Amino acid sequence: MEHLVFTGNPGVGKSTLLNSLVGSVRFKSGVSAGAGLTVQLQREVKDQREYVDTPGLFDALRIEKAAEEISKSLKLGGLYKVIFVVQLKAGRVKSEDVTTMILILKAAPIQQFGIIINDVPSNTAKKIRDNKDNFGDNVKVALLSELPVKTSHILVMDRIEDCVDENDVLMDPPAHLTDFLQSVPTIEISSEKVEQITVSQYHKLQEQLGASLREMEESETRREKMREDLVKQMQEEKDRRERLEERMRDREAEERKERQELQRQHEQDQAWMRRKWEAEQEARMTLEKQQREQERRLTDEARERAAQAQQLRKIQKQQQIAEHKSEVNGMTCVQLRSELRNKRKATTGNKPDLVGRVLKARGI
Ligand SMILES: Nc1nc2c(ncn2[C@@H]2O[C@H](COP(=O)(O)OP(=O)(O)O)[C@@H](O)[C@H]2O)c(=O)[nH]1
Ligand SMILES: [Mg+2]
Repeated sequence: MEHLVFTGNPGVGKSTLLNSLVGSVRFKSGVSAGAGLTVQLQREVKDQREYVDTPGLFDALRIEKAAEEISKSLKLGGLYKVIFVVQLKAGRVKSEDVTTMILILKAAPIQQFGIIINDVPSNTAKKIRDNKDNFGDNVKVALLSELPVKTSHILVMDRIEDCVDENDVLMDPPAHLTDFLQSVPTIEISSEKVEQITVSQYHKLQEQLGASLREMEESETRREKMREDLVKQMQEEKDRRERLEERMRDREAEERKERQELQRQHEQDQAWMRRKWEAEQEARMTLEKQQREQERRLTDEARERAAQAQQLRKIQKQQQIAEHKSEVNGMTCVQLRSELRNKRKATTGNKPDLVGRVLKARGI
């Protein structure tokens, strides 16, 4: 999940902006003397994005703790949009805001980030936007010239009168704020590359910056020179980014081609498998048909053989009967005749013809 980290000094409006983005008061905001209200890093999730509030670094009472908490927010690791929130004082960039940005940018590999110049009185905001007398450029030069990494993502936010010195104000997120956050590039930060923010030099660095900012404001030629340097640096940065984007586009095109090739091969394999399966199905069906025919043939033959056997048995039986009959007939006639003849011989008188009668009774 992407972390949207708001960082900067106390009282610049980080928590108020975050509340407006998450749509409810989840980050404590308001006025407190000397110390910020946000003491610890606070994380809130909404719509697949983690909103991270950090304590202001230039906190007179808790600078060490604040530095630790900011480091912690950058050590979460993964995808980030890092936003610095700053304010102007009488239309001038504040040296403590620049100091804070320098120290954080030195501690972590933040290659791309956004800056919100918050709570800007409307007439000053108009002057920056219109770049009247190079005012907008001068503000940007003062903000960026000392930073180790530059950015072109800077948003000027008009002062919202209803918020002044109020606690836990919930305002609708201005459309240009959400558009701006959208436009700030997402970067990846690996936690092992994030170091502790060194605050020991804070005041010395701030003093030096204050002097150079004042000098720049006073010297038109120096300002001009810095503006040129900045434009050059920004152009270099833009070129670098464009080259990087081009390389990424090329890589993406290559990957797309590889994916298409893989897809094509996959489809080919699928088609081949389908054809193979169909052929196997067909072969199986043909085999089954042949088996069925064979079985039918065998059954027919068996039935025929059984019929033949039955027929044969019938014939044999008939023959047996016939043979038996003739045997019985032959034997009985002879036996009976000889028996009867013997009986007739043994008896005298004219007796009825018994033999004739028995034979007649037996149907012979
Ligand atoms: N006028 C005005 N006041 C603001 C704005 N944003 C914040 N504030 C007020 O500034 C004070 C500090 O804001 P807060 O969000 O707590 O600052 P943080 O310390 O950076 O988190 C609160 O009283 C806010 O109401 C703004 O855009 N305009
Ligand atoms: Mg806060």
